[in-house]
Amino acid sequence: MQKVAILGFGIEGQDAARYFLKRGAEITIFDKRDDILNAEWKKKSIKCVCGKNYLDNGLEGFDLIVRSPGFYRFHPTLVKAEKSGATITSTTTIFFEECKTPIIGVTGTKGKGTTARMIDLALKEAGFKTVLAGNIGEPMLSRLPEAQESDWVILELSSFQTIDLSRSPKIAVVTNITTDHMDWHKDRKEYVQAKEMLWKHQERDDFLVMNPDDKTSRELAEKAQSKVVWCDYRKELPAENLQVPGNHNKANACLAYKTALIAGADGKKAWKGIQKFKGTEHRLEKVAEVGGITYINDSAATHPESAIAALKAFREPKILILGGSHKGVKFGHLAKELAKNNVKAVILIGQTASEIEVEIKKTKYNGQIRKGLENMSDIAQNARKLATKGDIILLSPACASFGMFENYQDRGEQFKSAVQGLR
Ligand code: UMA
Repeated sequence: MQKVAILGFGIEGQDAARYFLKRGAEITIFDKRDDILNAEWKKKSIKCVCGKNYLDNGLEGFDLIVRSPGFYRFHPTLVKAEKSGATITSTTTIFFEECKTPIIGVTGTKGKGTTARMIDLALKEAGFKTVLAGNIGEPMLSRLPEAQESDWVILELSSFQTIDLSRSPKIAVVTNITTDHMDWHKDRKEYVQAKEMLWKHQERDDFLVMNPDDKTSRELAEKAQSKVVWCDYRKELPAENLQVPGNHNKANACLAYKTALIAGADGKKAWKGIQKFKGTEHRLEKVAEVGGITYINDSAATHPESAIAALKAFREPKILILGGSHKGVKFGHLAKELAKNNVKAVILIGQTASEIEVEIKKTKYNGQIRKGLENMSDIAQNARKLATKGDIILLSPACASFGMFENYQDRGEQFKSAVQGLR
């Protein structure tokens, strides 16, 4: 009987467990959380090594180890098990091995979820049967039967998922590559190399769809073996009538449009599909307009580049709510953008507040800076006091949310209910 270890029992770990249970494997779950199995899982025949000492006895004795994305690929315990003969895999790797339908893999530091959704809408509108899964929160293996019956599979993939891919998609789409997740990756080089794995195994008749505005993409494209397709939204968008704001969304739409054309879609239909994209919750989401002040929830902006894109998406004067928990990225560039993008006040929150303040004070920004607010209701009330008619109150924190909030969704929900409370 095949002995399978599953590292991490979140979305992908459970997906893997269902897959290997059907195949009669002997399964052991490893997770740093205690009491990871609910009543339903406890009924199944799986072992569990859980709690903070979960790796103390190593990972020896397994044929296959299925790594969840959050588990660091080069964790010493995992590397040791690999050296003693275990095969390391993931649900993404298994999906690539098993799926016979051509795959469109979408990665990038920012915009990959939006672009993947736009591609899905474009292809559906053009009459193709599609499956959309991956980092967007949709496990892949449970969609495998449906995927095998479809025309195209669209996967949003993070660097945690691409880092050890052994196959590449027919079409690889890259939105942009800056820097992220420095609390997981060893350094930027490892992060970029992880992204590059998406197209590393492509062949000459495969496609690599990229944004020419992105410097790292331009550098990486030179080494690609597949056909590189550049998408310049200033020249190649069929129209500008998108429902989501900002040039970054035009760039995403352009990538989606050209990808759909490569996949065989009719251009008019593809664009009609892309136009249907209304945005994603917590991403430049309009919450309310009260007394001429507009409230925007961009809680999914967990990176400075996303916050910069948010600043550029609106010309109006802005009250910006910024800060959160650390993940090893720098704020100098973002601080410089405040002065250039009509920000009249900044409310700094969370662990990174002081660090961001230091960076802002090095720039020409001469608006107000508020600090020390500890809950969303106070934050929203203060923002309201700083705003006048015609302003935008923008929650675009540029940081992860941990510490003050459960996750970025919780932060966004709390912001939305605080805004409702202002009425
Ligand atoms: N765990 C450990 N040890 C570790 C790491 C995690 O025991 O070192 C355990 C945790 O206690 C938890 C489980 O593993 O019980 C969580 O696994 P996970 O962190 O890999 O998360 P999943 O629930 O499997 O969700 C993953 C992606 N999560 C991450 O990449 C961190 C989801 O992306 C993705 O939607 C899902 O698979 C389906 O593919 C989330 C994300 O934050 C949204 N992605 C990052 C991003 O978009 O920036 C990369």
